[in-house]
Amino acid sequence: MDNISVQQPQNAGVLINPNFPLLESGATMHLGVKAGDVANRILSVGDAGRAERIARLFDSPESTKIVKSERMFTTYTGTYKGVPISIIVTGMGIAMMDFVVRESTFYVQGNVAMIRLGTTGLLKPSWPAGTIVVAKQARFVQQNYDYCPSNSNDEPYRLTNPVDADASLKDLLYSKLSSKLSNEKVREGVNITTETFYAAQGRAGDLFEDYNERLIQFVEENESEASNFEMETFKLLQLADKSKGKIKAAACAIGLINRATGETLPYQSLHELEVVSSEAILSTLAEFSLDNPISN
Ligand code: R1P
Repeated sequence: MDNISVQQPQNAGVLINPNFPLLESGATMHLGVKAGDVANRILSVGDAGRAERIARLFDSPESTKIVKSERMFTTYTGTYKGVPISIIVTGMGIAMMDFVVRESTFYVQGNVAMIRLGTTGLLKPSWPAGTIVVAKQARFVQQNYDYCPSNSNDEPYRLTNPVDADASLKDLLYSKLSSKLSNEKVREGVNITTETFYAAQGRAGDLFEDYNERLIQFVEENESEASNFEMETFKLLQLADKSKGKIKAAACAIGLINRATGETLPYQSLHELEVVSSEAILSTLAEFSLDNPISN
């Protein structure tokens, strides 16, 4: 992107307010965003390349405002069909999503719609790589670090109860994705967000004792609609649920691998799908009504 306005990382400066640290400039400590830097409609994506590819869909990519932070977050703000939208490079895991949700919305006045576009490991054997899964709910898998193998009542992993996506935002997202892509490419399911990529997604290896041989079976026995593994959606939906009505959230993810069959999606196909699905996601964000009053 040429001729774009890039705000470079700021020096740490003085931190004020221990409960919500801000730099002396007023920028949030990790995302580095100030009042006016983030729109009410936000698309959170995992990696930098994806964000850049999607930002090219803005009405005037050359006038995109970019804020880069010293903590690897980047925020692109522009308009899509005339509506202001921010795309945020979120990185991986629930700790990063926690920074994104709290700091990106800190200065935003009024309600917020936030959608995540990730990649994912599909759990349903009949869903081919490239399937896009819209989360109707998410649950979180965490390792039980106190697990005692000699205690037959103990489980090495724990699965939380589900949290719901915002039903209106999720339904609009599902219908936009289905009309952009062929219907069988888009599915709805229960997202399984995991604490880690290796142990908590049941990946085998000899170097560490992860007690995860039965992990996928454990998840599927406890959640018949478990559809895919990834690492951020639960935190987005959980914080939105606790945002006192301010944040409406939904999420979708492109199946990069099918964990049951081993089928993988070539990166070129992933990049094409990212762009096509982003047209649907940006339309969803642009058209979603944020007029509802904030309720407590
Ligand atoms: C792991 O490779 C990462 O890919 C998935 C997981 O959630 C995790 O963040 O999503 P992203 O491609 O959006 O990062």
